[in-house]
Amino acid sequence: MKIKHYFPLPFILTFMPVSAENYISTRFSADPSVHFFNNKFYVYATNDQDNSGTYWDSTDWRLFSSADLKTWQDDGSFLDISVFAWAGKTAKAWAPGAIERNGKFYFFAPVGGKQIGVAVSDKPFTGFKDPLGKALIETPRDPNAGVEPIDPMAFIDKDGQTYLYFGTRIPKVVKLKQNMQQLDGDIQDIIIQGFPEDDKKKKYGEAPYLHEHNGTYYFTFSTGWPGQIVYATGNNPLGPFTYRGVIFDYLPISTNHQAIIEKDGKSYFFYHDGSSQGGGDHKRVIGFTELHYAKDGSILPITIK
Ligand code: FUB
Repeated sequence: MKIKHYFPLPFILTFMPVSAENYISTRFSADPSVHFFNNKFYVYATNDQDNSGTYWDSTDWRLFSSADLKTWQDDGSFLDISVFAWAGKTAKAWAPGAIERNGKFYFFAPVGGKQIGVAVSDKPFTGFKDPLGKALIETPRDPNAGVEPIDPMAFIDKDGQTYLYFGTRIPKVVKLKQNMQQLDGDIQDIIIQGFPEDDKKKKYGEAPYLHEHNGTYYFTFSTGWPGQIVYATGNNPLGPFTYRGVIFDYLPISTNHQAIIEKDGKSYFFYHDGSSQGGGDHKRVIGFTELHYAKDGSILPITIK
């Protein structure tokens, strides 16, 4: 795999080109949730290959893995919507979020646009079961779940507290109990301050993602449809966050969805686009590249060449 970067001056204001060679698979898949579990990178994804081509209506999730970020293995459709008996058999399976806690692997799954389920397994690649028999989050059942509780993303802070992020148009966060299967308190709206007043397109759309770097919490998300991937920072996983800038510009498709992982002192930015042959709004492919910070902690923008 070859990734080409350069840092023109002033590099902070300029986008870094990324070669088109860094896709993890030619198979259509989207909405990466990336993790390092048991000495391997895993990318949990929406299965675009098997959708109708006119909507995101696939009913299972796809998994890819790599030991070295160079060679990727397609681990198949590892989880089907039927694991969630309470979900309709044709409920759409959208952007998932996985996480490991105490040797168990949790998979947060948005189904049908109104519910988020949780499945658990002893292995990151198979055996996921629904421990609850009902949705973990559901609208309108749960106060402040929002109209479309999708795109779950779980983050465990240094003190062991888990936070679950999700939501469309209004970003949401809720603490989870240690068992990862119960909400611990109210669902809260995330406050993002400092959007540029002269740019009404800078707002929260979907794809919430939290990571921590050098003691700062970075909240990244897509601004909408189409959307840019932008970021805001704060000193608490619950926010508030202050808008900082664009990481990844609009794509010629309607969605944009990112994940960021740090490993061995390097940071990686995973995304999807519709650039491969036959690709488009509903047929996306996942790529990644290194992500770099400036000395002041700002994220250097990235672009696809
Ligand atoms: O894949 C279906 C939806 O498209 C996801 O839930 C959104 O994040 C967008 O990428």
